[in-house]
Formats: sequence, C-alpha cells, structure tokens
Amino acid sequence: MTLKLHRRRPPGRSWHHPSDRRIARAPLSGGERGPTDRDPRILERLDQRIEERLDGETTKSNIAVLLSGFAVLMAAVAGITIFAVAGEPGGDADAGDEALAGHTAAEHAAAVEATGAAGATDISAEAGKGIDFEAYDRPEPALPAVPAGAVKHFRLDVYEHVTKVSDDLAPTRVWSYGVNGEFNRGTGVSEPMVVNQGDRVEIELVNGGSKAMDVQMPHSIDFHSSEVAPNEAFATIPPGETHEFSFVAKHPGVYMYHCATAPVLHHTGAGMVGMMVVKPDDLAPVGQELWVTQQEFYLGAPGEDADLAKMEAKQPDVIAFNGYANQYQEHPITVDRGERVRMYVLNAGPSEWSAFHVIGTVFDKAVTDNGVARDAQTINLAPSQGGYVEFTLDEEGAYPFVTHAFADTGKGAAGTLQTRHADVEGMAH
Ligand SMILES: [Cu+2]
Repeated sequence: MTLKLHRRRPPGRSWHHPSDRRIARAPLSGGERGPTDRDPRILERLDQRIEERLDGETTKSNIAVLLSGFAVLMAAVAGITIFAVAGEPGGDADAGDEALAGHTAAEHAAAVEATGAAGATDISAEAGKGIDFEAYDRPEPALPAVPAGAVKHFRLDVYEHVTKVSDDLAPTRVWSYGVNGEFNRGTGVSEPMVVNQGDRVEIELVNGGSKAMDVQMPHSIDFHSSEVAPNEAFATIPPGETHEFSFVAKHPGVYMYHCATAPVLHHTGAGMVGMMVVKPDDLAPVGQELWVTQQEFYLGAPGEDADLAKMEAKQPDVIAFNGYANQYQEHPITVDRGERVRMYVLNAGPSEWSAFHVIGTVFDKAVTDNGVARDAQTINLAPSQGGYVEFTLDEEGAYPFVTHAFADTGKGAAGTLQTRHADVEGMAH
C-alpha cells in the first residue's frame, strides 16, 4: 500500500538533498513490511498490558484478536500519514507547506524511500555491536555563564558524530553544534547559549571546520531569539564554509536554535537543535540554574544517519533530556534542600509536546513567553517552545523530573534531582 507512494520521484527533477548520497547507502531491508511488524516491542508491550488487565482470564486467542485489531488500526493510521505526506504538490495546502519547509512533498516521499520503511531496521544494542562510538560523558546541567565582553561572540561548529543516545540501543549518527569549543560528544545534545537581554550577539557558523567535525553536507542555523531577514542570516552553507551575522537579543526568553536547511524535519530530527537563553534584565539570583533540552531521536541503521521515515511518522525511538535517555536518573543532579532552583527548559521537538513536571514539588513561578504563572504543577511546551521554572525541594530526597506525557517518559525523558544529604540507597552520584 505504501511502497508505491514511496517510489514516486519528483516529476521532471531529481531529488537533490545533499545527504542523498549517504542516505542512499542505508539498508533498504524490510521491503513491503506493514507498520505492525516493524516494531515488535510495541506488540510486546501491548501484549503485556492486555495480559495484566485481563488478569489471566482471557485466552491467547482473544489477545490475538485484539492485536490484529490494533494492527489494522495502525496500518490505517500509517497509510493515511504517508498518503498525506506523499500527496501531489500543487494544491493550496501543499503549496503553503512547501514554502514553509522549502521542499516538496515528492521530495519527502523520495527521502522516505531512501531511508527505508519506518522501523524496519534492527536498532538494538546487539545490532550495533562492533560499531565505534563516542564514550558517554554526562553533559554539565549547570547553565553556562554569559560570555564576557560587550558583544557576545559565539562560534558554532557543525559536527557529525556517532554516539549512543540510549544504553539500550545501537549507536547512531547525530548532527550537532559545538558552541565556543563545548562539544557534548558521547550524547546527542548541543550546548546551550546564554546572553543578557539587549546584548548584541555575533554568530560565526562554521560548517565542518576540520576533519574531526566529519561534515559532509550543507547546514545552517536559525535563531528564534533573533529578528533578522532569514533568507540572509539563516542561509545554508556548504561543508568547509563559514557564515557570519549578528543580531540584538531584544526579547527575553528560552528560545530554540536549529538548522533550517531542507528538509528541516530531517536536520532537526537528526540532532541540529539547541537552547538559547536570553536572560531578562530583572532576573533575581537563585541557588542554582540548570538547563534541560527535551529532544527526540529517530534511529536509522546502527551507526548511520537518523531515519526520516520515522520522523514523518512521529515515531521517535528515544526522547531524552540533554541528549541521552534517562541519564540524570543514572547520574542525578545534586541540589541543596531548600535552595531556590531555576530550571530552563526547552522542548526542541522536533514534533512532540512536552509537559515538564518535577515530582514532589510545585513551581512557585513558571515563566513561558514572558508570562508568569504561579503555583504551577506542569509547563506546557509546544515543539520549539521554552521557559523556566523556579522551585525548592523541601525535604531531603530524590525528586524525578519528567515530561508528564508518560508514553514519552518511557522513551527516556526522565531524570532525578537529588538533595545533597538524601538517604537514597544505591543511587549513583
Ligand atoms: Cu543541517
């Protein structure tokens, strides 16, 4: 049903996305597999849940009936999604989408074909054995300082690298930004940038400044915190080139930056997203300032680029805080009991919502879009949206932080804040 659409090429032109060459190398195993046999884990989990709920009363054949119903539903949903994506360009809605995304629906279809059917590839840790990847190194969750000097200069190095983003899955190739020499190798997160409201910000985008950056395609950068002509400032540059522009960060907030090269979904879903904090003039000092970027990962074949078909289908394998599933559960963030904590949170998407919540406290203050909420339990962040929350942890203990969209929590969007003198058996620091 779906493959016919995948195979359509743009009429009268070839698909020219620069990553074509590398994506084309991705295995095309799986052929005409339907969506339900793509990810056996989904069926396993569903099976488990059904068995729990029915408490052993239902026979296996009843479960099979339920599963096949689920399979039909999933097939229908996937079919509709892919049909919509591959629709003929030319209609009003398509034209609008094209203008926004900078590429055609047919290009989408060709890219989907090139990366294979969503979920067809084995991405288990076992399947990734023998592939070299960067050693894990926990990203420092303390918010970086504002750079010195009247003008804030940021050198952004685009780099592409093979890392894990989850203990349980194979290594994957992530596209990232290094910021003023800070690279978070061993995870999939890009470093945050921090300035004060009113600062002039100078950007020096270097697309693959050395062999170690391993960049093989054009990239760009788009700042949501800026007010500039995007066709000039956010221009795409080829590998090996540098592009400079500047802007004044007039509006305070927690903003997204990202690659704006088409297909934008592919570049943002492959890792090219990050946080820029513009601190308001009147920000009071607190005990600790932390940063958390929520980000989805869509794994391609082990060690290879991310899977565009999964992005189109909104089927992330991992949703992580700061680029690695569950890392701050394994390595909790230490805070003092009673100290005021400010967490800057960005939902970098590219496609899922975030319902950021800290278990065991209430946000005294939650600021999104410069609007202040008091006594908030959760902040609601659309893809690209950010904000900050302030709270105290009033008793010694371990306080999980999550997106309260629990299907996403289970994909790795969970961490732990632990007070300095917490009595927590067996928890690592
Ligand atoms: Cu890019």
